[in-house]
Amino acid sequence: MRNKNRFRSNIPRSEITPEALYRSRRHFMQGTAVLSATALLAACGAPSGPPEAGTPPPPGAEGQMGTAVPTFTPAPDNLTSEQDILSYNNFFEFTIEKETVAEKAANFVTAPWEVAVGGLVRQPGVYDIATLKQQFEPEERIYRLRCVEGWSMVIPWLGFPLHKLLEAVEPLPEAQYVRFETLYDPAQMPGQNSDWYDWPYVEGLRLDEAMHDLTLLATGLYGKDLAPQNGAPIRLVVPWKYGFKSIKSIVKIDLVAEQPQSLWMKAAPEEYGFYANVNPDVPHPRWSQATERRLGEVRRRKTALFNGYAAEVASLYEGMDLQENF
Ligand SMILES: Nc1nc2c(c(=O)[nH]1)N[C@H]1C(S)=C(S)[C@@H](COP(=O)(O)O)O[C@H]1N2
Ligand SMILES: [Mo]
Repeated sequence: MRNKNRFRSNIPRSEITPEALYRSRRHFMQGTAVLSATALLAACGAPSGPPEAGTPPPPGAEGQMGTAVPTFTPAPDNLTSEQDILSYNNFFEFTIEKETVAEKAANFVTAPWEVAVGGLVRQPGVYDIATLKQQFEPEERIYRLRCVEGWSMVIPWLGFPLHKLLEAVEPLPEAQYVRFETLYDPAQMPGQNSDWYDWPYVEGLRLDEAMHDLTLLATGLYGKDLAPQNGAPIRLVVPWKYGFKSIKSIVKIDLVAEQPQSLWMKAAPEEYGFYANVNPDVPHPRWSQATERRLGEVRRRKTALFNGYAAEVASLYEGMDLQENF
C-alpha cells in the first residue's frame, strides 16, 4: 500500500508520543470542570458565548489538567490512543461538552445513510454508504488533527480521497468550490435546538483544496467504522486546516460557483475565516496559535504551518496573504 507508507513516514519520529504519559481517569474528571466553564467560549468558539462568558479561554488552561499520572495505555508508536479519540470530541450537534459527546451520540442512527452529491456537476448522484465503500475502497491515512482551540491528536483514519468521488460526478467548468452539509435532525441532535448557531453545520473548500490527495472522506478509524461521536458514517478530514473544517456526518456535497459560507463564518466572521489553515503566526483573536497540547502529552508543542503539511499544500496558497486569508 503505497499511500499507507507514504503517510506513515510523513510523521517524524520526533512526534512519537510516549503513551506512558496518559492522564488518569481521575485527573481527567478534575479537568472537566475547568473545561465546562469555558467550553462554550473556547470550543471552536461560540462567538460571544453565553451571557456569563466573557473571558477568553486561557490557552494554557486546558493543558494544565495533564499533570500526568501515568496509566500506560499502550498504542502503536505515535498514534493518539483510540480511547482519547473516542472520548474527547467536538460535535456541537450533540453537546458542547467534549467528554459527553460519545454518550449523547451513542444512539445516533447512521444506517441507512445517503450522501447526495450534486450542484454544478454532469453526473449528480445519491450514494449510500455501502456503495461508496465499494466504489472507493477505504485506505488507511494517519493524519495529525489540530483543533483551533489548541489541542491535537494523531489519528489513523480509514477513508478515500474526496477527489475520487468528485471525479465520478464530473464537475462543470463553473464549479469553483465544494460545499458540505451535516445532517439536520434536531430530534436526534439536541444541540441543533440551540439558536447559537445557524444549523445545519456547513463547511466549504476551494475546488483545488478539495481535489488535493490529502483531502479525505473518512468512514472509519483504528480499523473500524466511525463511531457516532467522530462523525459516522462519513466525515471530511482536511489535515492542514483547523479541525472545524473537517465536517462530520455529511449528507450533502455540492459543487458551487461561489465561496460557501460556513457555520463558523456566520457565527463569528472575525474569528473564523474560510481558509482556516493551521498557522502558528496568525493568532486567534482571543488566544495564540503558536503551540498546542497533543492529547497524551504534558508539555505543549509548537504548532507547525499547515499543521506540518506545508510540503504538500503550500503551493495551493502561493501569492496569498495568509494573515488576510485566515
Ligand atoms: N458537524 C460537525 N462537524 C464537526 C464539528 C461539529 O461540531 N459538528 N466539530 C469540528 C471540530 S471543532 C473538530 S476539532 C473536529 C473534531 O473531530 P473529532 O471529534 O472526531 O476528533 O470535528 C469538526 N467537525
Ligand atoms: Mo475544533
